[in-house]
Amino acid sequence: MSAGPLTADLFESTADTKPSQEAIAEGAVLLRGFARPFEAELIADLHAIVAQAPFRHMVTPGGHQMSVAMTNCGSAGWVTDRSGYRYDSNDPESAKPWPAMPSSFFRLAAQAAAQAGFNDFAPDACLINRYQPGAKMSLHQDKDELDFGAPIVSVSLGLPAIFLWGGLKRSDKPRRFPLKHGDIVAWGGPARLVFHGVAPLADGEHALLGRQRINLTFRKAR
Ligand code: MD3
Ligand code: FE
Repeated sequence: MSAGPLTADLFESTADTKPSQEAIAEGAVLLRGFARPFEAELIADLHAIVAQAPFRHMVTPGGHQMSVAMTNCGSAGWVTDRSGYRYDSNDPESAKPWPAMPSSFFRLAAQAAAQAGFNDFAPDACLINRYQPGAKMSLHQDKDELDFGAPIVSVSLGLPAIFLWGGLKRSDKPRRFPLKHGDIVAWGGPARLVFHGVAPLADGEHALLGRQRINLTFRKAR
């Protein structure tokens, strides 16, 4: 295996899973392949969530429909409409509570956070983003959460994407990081309020998920 002695001790490697750990900025840790051992369970649990709370294209306060389709699980779900961005206990489409966060989701997020140095991460919200070819997310900050002391953990599944990592000012030129199936990034501390986004998704076919990228974003919202 190509990883150094430290990672060799920390990870169990298999033929198609070569986890590695890299600090991309102060407070931001990239765990390549960390979600691979969970992929079957994650995808099965994802299908059950989407059956209860289907993906939908939400509208921004400015009136633009997002190219990314979204749903949520957990006790709080992120929503946007003409009245603003917020967390809501209920899915506005069904008026019912969002599906509970599956234990596979929670365990993976907590384990990844701990691996990245953020202990006791207990997310109450998981925003699930679906990118089809051409979908993108413009540079933004995540600041609808109550406590910026908690990290955010993001899990990439399916087609690869270019993640844009800016600075603390919108005008800072973003760096580009390819994120692939199974990669996890944990962001906290000085990285928590950095501007970030996703470049338009290139077309392709993923063996497990087809023509899409799914991103699970775990937050402590309340
Ligand atoms: C860096 N999602 O849902 S996840 C989002 O791939 C979002 O779907 C992107 O940005 C996606 O808000 C990127 C990575 C991410 C999430 C939150 C962050 C990076 C972050 C918060 C602070 C800094
Ligand atoms: Fe974000």
